[in-house]
Amino acid sequence: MSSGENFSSRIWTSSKKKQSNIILALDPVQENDLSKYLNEIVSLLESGICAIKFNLHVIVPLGQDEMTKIIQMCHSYGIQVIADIKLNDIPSTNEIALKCLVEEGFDAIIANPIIGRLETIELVKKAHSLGTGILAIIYMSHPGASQTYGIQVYDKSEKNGIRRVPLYRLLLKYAKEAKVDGLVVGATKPHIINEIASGKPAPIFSPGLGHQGGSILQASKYGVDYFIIGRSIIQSAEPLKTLGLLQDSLRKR
Ligand code: BMP
Repeated sequence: MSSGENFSSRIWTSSKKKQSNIILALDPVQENDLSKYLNEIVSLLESGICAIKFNLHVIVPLGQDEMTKIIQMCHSYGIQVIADIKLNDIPSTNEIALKCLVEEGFDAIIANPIIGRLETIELVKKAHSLGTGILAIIYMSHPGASQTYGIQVYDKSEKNGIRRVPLYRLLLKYAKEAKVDGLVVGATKPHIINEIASGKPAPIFSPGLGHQGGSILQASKYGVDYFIIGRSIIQSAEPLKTLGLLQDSLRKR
């Protein structure tokens, strides 16, 4: 953790300092020397990103000590670090995972409110007591997401009786009650972003841009606060130049 502020303030400060709302999804594939690769790519791109998101395929092979070193390097550049493990287990297991990631130095963790209303509230309380943020998955970006996040379910928590709602609206309700630090909504679902953005209880973090078909300008227009971008940057021929072009297009919006 890089300061006494909460995650929302820390990432906001980073985005102002870096003049960038871009979060790098750093998902390398089969690097022989993973630490060396991460060091090089972070040093190359740090000036144009406010945060980095790491998935399990970095967190697991790297191990605690190496992960901590990379996180410390990110913090030295004023970058926030997010663990994308889509935490989704029973409370006691979630708490252990949370503590391990906090010990490694992560600033925020992505979790899935499908664990339930009270469980999400409990998780966020615990995370906040440790100075860490929780970003809640509301609607994923891949094609099959509509078969789950979009299905109709019964909301039994309504005072005036049971209501049928799409699952993502129920997850949004849990996320709001739990006071999460961010909502993860796929950029491939602009109408959902548009719906959630009016009266959003927390900033919207959106993946699914570029490679997955989401448009950065449309996402921005509809109310995305932070843009999660991976392959379009790191797999481009000139990652720094690509990042600069993306920043320019966001500044001009
Ligand atoms: P890319 O820009 O290369 O498609 O990367 C997107 C990143 O965001 C990946 O790390 C992926 O795991 C993550 N992600 C996603 O693509 N869609 C979601 O709904 C949620 C995610 O966390």
